[in-house]
Amino acid sequence: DVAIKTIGSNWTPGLIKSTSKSPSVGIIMGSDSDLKVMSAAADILREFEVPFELTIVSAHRTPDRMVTYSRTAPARGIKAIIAGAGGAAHLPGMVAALTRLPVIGVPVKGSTLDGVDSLHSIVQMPRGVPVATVAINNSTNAALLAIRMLSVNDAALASRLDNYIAGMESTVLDKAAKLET
Ligand code: RP5
Repeated sequence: DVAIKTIGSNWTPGLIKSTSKSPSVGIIMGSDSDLKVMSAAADILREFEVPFELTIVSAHRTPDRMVTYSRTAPARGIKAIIAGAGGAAHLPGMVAALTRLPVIGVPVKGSTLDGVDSLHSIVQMPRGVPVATVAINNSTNAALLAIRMLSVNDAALASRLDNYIAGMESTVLDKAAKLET
């Protein structure tokens, strides 16, 4: 059996990196090679002050760990799981099969097939087992979707989200105004 534990409040090496003893969001990925894509999700969650854990779970190389991670996530207080994988990207779908928590899949672009292989592997789930799939390499949107889910029951987070959305709007309006002058 695989021991699952969260490690303090610092980014110390361990089985699961966590920004808090009670993380709300789990970020998992099939390989450390996915980290360059998946780190954007961590950046957004940090910006919104959402505690999260982050680790590597591979559907194919560590199947027992995937089962243990998924089964124990609700008891750790995880409310949504962001799962990134490339190629034969079975991790998000298998995690969704193993837990009732919402799973957001991030198709990671590999060295061949432009990430379309990952996208199709993640998005084509059978009826009954949903995975919310974001665009290829767009882990930013995965984090924002998790934040939208959590904000339903968190007024402070909803307010930060409103500010973020208003900030995007004013950025675009500023650019439009510059273009028009
Ligand atoms: C997938 O295979 C991983 O999610 C990664 O995107 C891809 C390649 O993994 P590595 O060979 O780089 O470890 O399972």
